Amino acid sequence: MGQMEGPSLPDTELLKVLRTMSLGRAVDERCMNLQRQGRLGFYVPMEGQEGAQIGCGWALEKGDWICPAYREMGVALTRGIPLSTILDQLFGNSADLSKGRQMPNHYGWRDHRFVSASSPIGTQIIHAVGLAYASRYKGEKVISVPFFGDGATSSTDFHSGMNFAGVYKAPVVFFCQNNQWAISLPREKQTKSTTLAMKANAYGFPGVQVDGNDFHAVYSAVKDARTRAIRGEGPTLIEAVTYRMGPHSTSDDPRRYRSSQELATWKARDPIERLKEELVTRGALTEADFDKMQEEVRAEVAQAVQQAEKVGPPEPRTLFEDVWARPIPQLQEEIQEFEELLKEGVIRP
Ligand SMILES: Cc1ncc(C[n+]2csc(CCOP(=O)(O)OP(=O)(O)O)c2C)c(N)n1
Ligand SMILES: [Mg+2]
Repeated sequence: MGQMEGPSLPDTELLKVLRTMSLGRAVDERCMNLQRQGRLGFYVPMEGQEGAQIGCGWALEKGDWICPAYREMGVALTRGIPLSTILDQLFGNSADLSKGRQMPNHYGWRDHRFVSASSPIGTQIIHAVGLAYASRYKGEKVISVPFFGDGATSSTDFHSGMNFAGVYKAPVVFFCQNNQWAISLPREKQTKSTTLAMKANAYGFPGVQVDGNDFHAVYSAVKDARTRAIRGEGPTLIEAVTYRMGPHSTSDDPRRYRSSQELATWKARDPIERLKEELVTRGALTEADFDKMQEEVRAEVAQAVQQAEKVGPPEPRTLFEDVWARPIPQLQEEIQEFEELLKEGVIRP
């Protein structure tokens, strides 16, 4: 586990970190409820992984490439993606940049170098390695970071990506959030390796295991790995040991495969509580300040949700946009048929 000598950042900045972590938690809680109420189609929570995600995101620079899986909302917040933009995508409303065509949580923002989320396990790993190799070829001083889980370390793309990055010293920080579960498959059944970090040995570069619920440990490990990559010393694999406190997604019921005792053990290691306690102990924050912070972030989320729900769905005709530069005859026919169905009221605008 990463050893820390002291706080990695000044308290003023750590308060911002705590706020971002709290905001992420508030988004998660609200979106889970919205889905249960039938107001959101689907949601993937990251509850419990705030230390790992915000720790990593905080250590990156603006030009670095982020290649997420589907659970990286916390990283998106560190990139300064507005809450409204995230919610527009979750609701798939007419303000959504992906025009309501993507599954919730599968966002991507070109301007922020936050690549479209990958649901097929591991595919983002090879994308990230390619981006890193290309960036260096172009002389850009940036790195790329694939985000993936313990389960993804068994994918073919993990091994291909690690091997290529090792051979070509591509500037990549492989960021694995070992949250103990790959849906219902526990970490012990995923691999016989003692740690996931040690898998880097086979590819000739360092693998570091850190406490993923300790913001400082994650932040420092990623900073160090980034520096190494930029210096041309090659990639690093970071295993952030953490826990998925919620279900895999809104389509999952974790009570069917794991004990409440296990959950309680990890809840006692809550990354938000941990940073809060540290700041309270140092006198940088009071319990009252923290409660106020929680109220503020919840109000911020409530307001953003209200706004995003008001926007409304995309206009049905937008279905036909972006298919061809100039519509081919078959598409023209489909548009015509669609217009007739609209007229007959079979499809409602
Ligand atoms: C290639 C592929 N196989 C199977 C799945 C089904 N699937 C979705 S998520 C998941 C588990 C992934 O676990 P992990 O990598 O630990 O990430 P986590 O969900 O815990 O963040 C699986 C098997 C998939 N999406 N893609
Ligand atoms: Mg996992």
